[in-house]
Amino acid sequence: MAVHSLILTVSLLLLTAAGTASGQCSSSPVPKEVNETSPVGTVIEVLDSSYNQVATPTIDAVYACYFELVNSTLRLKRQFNLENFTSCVDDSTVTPLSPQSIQIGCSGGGVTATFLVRLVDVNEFPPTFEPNVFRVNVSEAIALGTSIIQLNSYVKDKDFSNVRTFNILIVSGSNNDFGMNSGITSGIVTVQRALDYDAGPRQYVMNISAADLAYESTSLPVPLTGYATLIVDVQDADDLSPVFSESSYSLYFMENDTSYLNRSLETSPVLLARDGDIGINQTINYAIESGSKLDNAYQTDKPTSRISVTLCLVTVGDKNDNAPVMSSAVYNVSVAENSLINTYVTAVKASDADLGENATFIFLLNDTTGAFQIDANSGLVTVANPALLDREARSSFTILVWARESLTPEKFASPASQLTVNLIDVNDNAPAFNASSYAFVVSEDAPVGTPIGAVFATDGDADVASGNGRIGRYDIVWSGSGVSAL
Ligand SMILES: *[C@@H]1O[C@H](CO)[C@@H](O)[C@H](O)[C@H]1NC(C)=O
Ligand SMILES: *[C@@H]1O[C@H](CO)[C@@H](O)[C@H](O)[C@H]1NC(C)=O
Ligand SMILES: *[C@@H]1O[C@H](CO)[C@@H](O)[C@H](O)[C@H]1NC(C)=O
Ligand SMILES: *[C@@H]1O[C@H](CO)[C@@H](O)[C@H](O)[C@H]1NC(C)=O
Ligand SMILES: *[C@@H]1O[C@H](CO)[C@@H](O)[C@H](O)[C@H]1NC(C)=O
Ligand SMILES: *[C@@H]1O[C@H](CO)[C@@H](O)[C@H](O)[C@H]1NC(C)=O
Ligand SMILES: *[C@@H]1O[C@H](CO)[C@@H](O)[C@H](O)[C@H]1NC(C)=O
Ligand SMILES: *[C@@H]1O[C@H](CO)[C@@H](O)[C@H](O)[C@H]1NC(C)=O
Ligand SMILES: *[C@@H]1O[C@H](CO)[C@@H](O)[C@H](O)[C@H]1NC(C)=O
Ligand SMILES: *[C@@H]1O[C@H](CO)[C@@H](O)[C@H](O)[C@H]1NC(C)=O
Ligand SMILES: *[C@@H]1O[C@H](CO)[C@@H](O)[C@H](O)[C@H]1NC(C)=O
Ligand SMILES: *[C@@H]1O[C@H](CO)[C@@H](O)[C@H](O)[C@H]1NC(C)=O
Ligand SMILES: [Ca+2]
Ligand SMILES: [Ca+2]
Repeated sequence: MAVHSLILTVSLLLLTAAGTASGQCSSSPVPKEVNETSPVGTVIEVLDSSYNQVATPTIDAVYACYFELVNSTLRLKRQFNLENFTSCVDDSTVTPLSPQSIQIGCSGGGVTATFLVRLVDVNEFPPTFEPNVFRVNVSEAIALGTSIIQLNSYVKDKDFSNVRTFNILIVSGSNNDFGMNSGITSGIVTVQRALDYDAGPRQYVMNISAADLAYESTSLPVPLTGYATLIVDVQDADDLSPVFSESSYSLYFMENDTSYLNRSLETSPVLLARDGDIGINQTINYAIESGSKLDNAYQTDKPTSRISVTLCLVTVGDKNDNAPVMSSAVYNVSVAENSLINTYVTAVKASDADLGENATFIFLLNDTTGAFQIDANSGLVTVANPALLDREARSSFTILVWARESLTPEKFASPASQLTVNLIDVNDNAPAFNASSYAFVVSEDAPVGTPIGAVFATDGDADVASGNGRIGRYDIVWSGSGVSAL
C-alpha cells in the first residue's frame, strides 16, 4: 500500500504540470466504482484521443490482469472476488488495495493521467453464528440484569468488507424474560424478569438474529441476517419450602388400646409432604409442632427456614367398655290396687358411659306374676294385669328391672335393680255383719238402756289405718216389724 500511494502522489504532481500545459489528459480525482459482481467487459472509463492509446496502462503487477485498455476504453478484464482476491503474479490469495491506481500515458508525451478504481464489495453472504446453537444453564435464582451469554464474538461474515459488528437481536422465544439491554451490537443476553423453575417455563428456545452492518454503505444491496438458536435451561433453586399433600389430615385410634403403643399410626390420607422445589432432593423430616394437632415438615438442611405446617386432627374412638347402669339399685313405688291396665307405675332410668351405638340399651323386667310390664325404650313401668292387683290378696310386688345394650355384639347388661311396687288400698269392700240376722230376747220391763245383744260387722278392706277397713258407726234401719233401738 505504501508503494502504491507513492506512485499515486507522484502521478498527480506530474498530471498537474502537464494538464496546465495542454489542458488535456486529466486525471480523475473521483474513484470509479467496480462491483465484485460486475462482469468481465464492464466499462470503467472511456478515454478520448488525447490519451496515448497504444501505451499499456501502468498497473501494479498484482492487479494488472483485472484491467485492460481496449479501443480507448478502460474495462474489466477479469471478474474479481474480494473474498478470494488472487494475485495476477502467482494466483496467491492477497488482500486487495482499494482504490486501485491505473496510470495511462497522454499524447503530450511523458505525461500520465491517473484513474482510481474502487473495488466495491457486494454483500453476498449473511452473517453466521459459529456455532449456531448455544445452550446455557441458568438458575432460577439468578439476579435480574445478570448477563448469561455474550454472542457477538460468535458471529462471522464471509463478505470481504463486513467487519465484526452486527446488530444482534432476540427474534423470538424470550417471553420477555430475557433481553439485550447493553446495546444491540454487544450480543449480551441479560435476565430481564424473574425466572421460576417451579411454576414458569423451564426452557427457553430463543431465535437470535445478527444483521450485518455496512462497512461501506454503498456495498450493501440489503443488510443480510443470520440466525442462531439460544437455549436456556432454567435450573431449580432451593426457593420453596416443603408442601403437604393435603391441608389437613386425620388420625384415629381407639381408646385404651395398648396395641397402638410403639406402632406407627397412619393418618388418613397418609401424611406426606414434598419439597416445593422440583428436582432438589432434600430429605423431608416431620415433627409435631404443638399439642397433638399440628404437624410440620421441614427440609433437613434448613430446618428453620424451609418449613411448612399442616393440621392433623386426632380422633380417639370409643370402645364399648361400659355396661349400662340403672339410676338406682332399688326402686320403691306405690300404685292403687284398683289401677287400670297401662296405669303408670314408675319410670326407671339408666345410663351408659360409652358413645353412640355403644350406649344404646333397652329396659327389661322380670315379673313372674305378670302384673307389670316395662316399655323397653322409655323405662316406663305400667300395669299389665289389673286383676292381680288386690291389696287384700297381696300388699306389694318385688320385681327386677335392668337395662341391656341393644345394638352392640357384647350386649352388656346392668345389674338388676329391685323394683318394689306397693299396692295402695282402695275402699272396695262394704262392711258385712257376721250373721245375716240376729235375734235377741229382751224382757219387756227392762229399763231403757238395757243391752239386748250385740251385732258385729267387719270390713274386707285391709287398710284399717286409712279407715277403709274400719267400721265407722252402726245405724238401725227400720223395716216394719217391731225392733227396738240399739
Ligand atoms: C453494484 O452492485 C449494486 C448491487 O448489485 C448495484 O446497485 C450498483 O449499481 C452496482 N454498481 C456498479 C458500479 O455496478
Ligand atoms: C475497436 O473499435 C473498432 C472500430 O470501432 C472495432 O472494429 C473493433 O472491433 C474494436 N475492438 C474491440 C476489441 O472492441
Ligand atoms: C481462491 O481462488 C483460487 C484461484 O482463483 C482458487 O484456486 C482457490 O481455491 C480459491 N479459494 C477459495 C477459498 O475459494
Ligand atoms: C446444564 O446442567 C446439566 C445438568 O443439570 C448438565 O448436564 C449440562 O452439562 C449443563 N449444561 C451446561 C451448558 O452447563
Ligand atoms: C428464526 O427466525 C427467522 C425469521 O423469522 C426464521 O427465518 C428462522 O428460520 C428462525 N430460526 C430458527 C432456528 O428458528
Ligand atoms: C382399659 O381396659 C382395661 C381392660 O381392657 C380395663 O381394665 C381398664 O380399666 C381400662 N382403662 C380405662 C382407663 O378405661
Ligand atoms: C415402647 O418402646 C419403648 C422404647 O423403645 C419401650 O421402653 C416400651 O417398653 C415399649 N412399649 C411397649 C408397649 O412395647
Ligand atoms: C433427584 O432425584 C432424581 C431421582 O432420584 C434424580 O434423577 C436427580 O438427579 C436428583 N436431583 C438432584 C439435584 O439430586
Ligand atoms: C363401639 O365400640 C366398638 C368397639 O368396642 C367400636 O369399634 C365402635 O366404633 C364403637 N362405636 C362408636 C359409635 O363409637
Ligand atoms: C316403701 O314405700 C312405702 C310407702 O311409701 C314405705 O312405707 C316403705 O317403708 C318403703 N320401703 C322402703 C324399703 O323404703
Ligand atoms: C325371673 O325371675 C325368676 C325368679 O327369680 C327366675 O327364675 C327367672 O329365671 C327370671 N327370668 C329371667 C328371664 O331372668
Ligand atoms: C258375732 O260376733 C260377736 C262378737 O265377736 C260374737 O259374740 C257372736 O257370737 C257372733 N255371731 C255369730 C253368729 O257368729
Ligand atoms: Ca455479508
Ligand atoms: Ca462479498
